[in-house]
Amino acid sequence: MHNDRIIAFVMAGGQGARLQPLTTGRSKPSVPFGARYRIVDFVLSNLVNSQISTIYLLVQYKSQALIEHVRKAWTISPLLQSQFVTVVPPQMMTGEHWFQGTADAITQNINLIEEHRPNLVAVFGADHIYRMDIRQMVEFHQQRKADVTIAALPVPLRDAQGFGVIAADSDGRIQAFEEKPDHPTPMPTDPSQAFASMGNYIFNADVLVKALKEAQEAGETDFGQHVLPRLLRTHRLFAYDFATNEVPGILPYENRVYWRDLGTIDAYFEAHQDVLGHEPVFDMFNPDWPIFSSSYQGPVARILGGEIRNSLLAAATMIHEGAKITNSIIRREAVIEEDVVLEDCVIMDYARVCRGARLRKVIVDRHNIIAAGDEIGFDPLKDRQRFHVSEGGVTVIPMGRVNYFARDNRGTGGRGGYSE
Ligand code: ADQ
Repeated sequence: MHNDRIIAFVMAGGQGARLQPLTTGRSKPSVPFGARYRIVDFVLSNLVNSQISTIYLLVQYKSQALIEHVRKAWTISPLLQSQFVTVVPPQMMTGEHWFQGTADAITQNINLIEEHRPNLVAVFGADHIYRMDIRQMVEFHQQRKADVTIAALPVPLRDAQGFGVIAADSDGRIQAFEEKPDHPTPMPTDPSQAFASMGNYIFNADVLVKALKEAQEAGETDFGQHVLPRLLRTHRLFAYDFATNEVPGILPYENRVYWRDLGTIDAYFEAHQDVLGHEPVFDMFNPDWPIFSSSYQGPVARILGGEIRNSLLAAATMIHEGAKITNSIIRREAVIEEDVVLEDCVIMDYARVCRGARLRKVIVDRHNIIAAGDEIGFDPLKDRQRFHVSEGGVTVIPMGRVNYFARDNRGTGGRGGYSE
């Protein structure tokens, strides 16, 4: 690892259509997650903790919120010039079109690879919740003398149509790769699972540059659909099995490998349940592998009363007398008024749930006011008329337009709260 110079491209341009309405006004990587993160923070933290800190973030779709977040939260060092997270917008570098696909997004920025002259290029997605020591994947890549290494793990066969599906030998050498197949091939060792690409790649830089130029000439734009299957014919492609290769001990606080694709509202909701509990499936506490986010400067949570069980409260939240909060996540500056009942909810920043409202399995996006006495999550037919309700019965209240200071009891006033 130490002899190799690595730069990283983080692919953060995805629309996240299946995460609607959370992605109506923002891209999927900038969707809030947990009590204080955005989805993009996980891949960026994994890279920085792995000492890969020359990072270009490629954005496209509705990127304003993401750009703001990166500006506020991801200034690594004003002194070390090679350590940065820089947002790269589409600039039509290769003609009059935006990024046409993941490979095209890198092709349009091939000059950055040529400028830095790295040995290795990491191309990582921005849509997943996980901790990963990428140095272990790089070491695997070097040991196998691979040209390309794809991070992968077993997923249930029924979900595999949404992934790149890999067949590999016992050493990890890839024999077949099929992007989002209609009939995914099961793993020989476990027919109930398929070996799925995590959408994270390590390329030898020269191999990547050549492959992208060839893809461009052939009019091909996507890694999974085009570039990887083509490279497989002529190069050494390996799968790094994240589920079994990731060496415990480097992450002593982790009790298991965790990776979650937040493809749908239900997956997003379930991932929030994973960070709750006495021994969470995914524990946000790991001082050896912190997940970094905004340096928000507001005060701590204020609890005036109520009953709170198995929940996370972010900074500057305010919980009033008589509120009952169970299995829920309350993000910063949200206010939960008197006698509100919340069960299995995610209440995002600057939202206010007014007196006596009852919410069950509800995601309230930022800047909303839930009216006093309102009931949401108890009658799907009624809820469907007002809001989005997922297949799994999660109600989502899209981002509100209320630009108010949540603390202002009159519900009027200027812009909310602290800046990050
Ligand atoms: P998907 O996630 O479905 O599959 P895609 O929509 O191309 O593939 O997104 C990959 C990543 O690139 C995401 O992080 C997305 O935000 C970003 N992205 C998409 N289009 C972009 C563009 N034009 N510019 C910049 N960024 C863009 C991929 C792989 C599968 C693998 C899954 C794992 O193709 O093989 O199994 O990821 O989730």
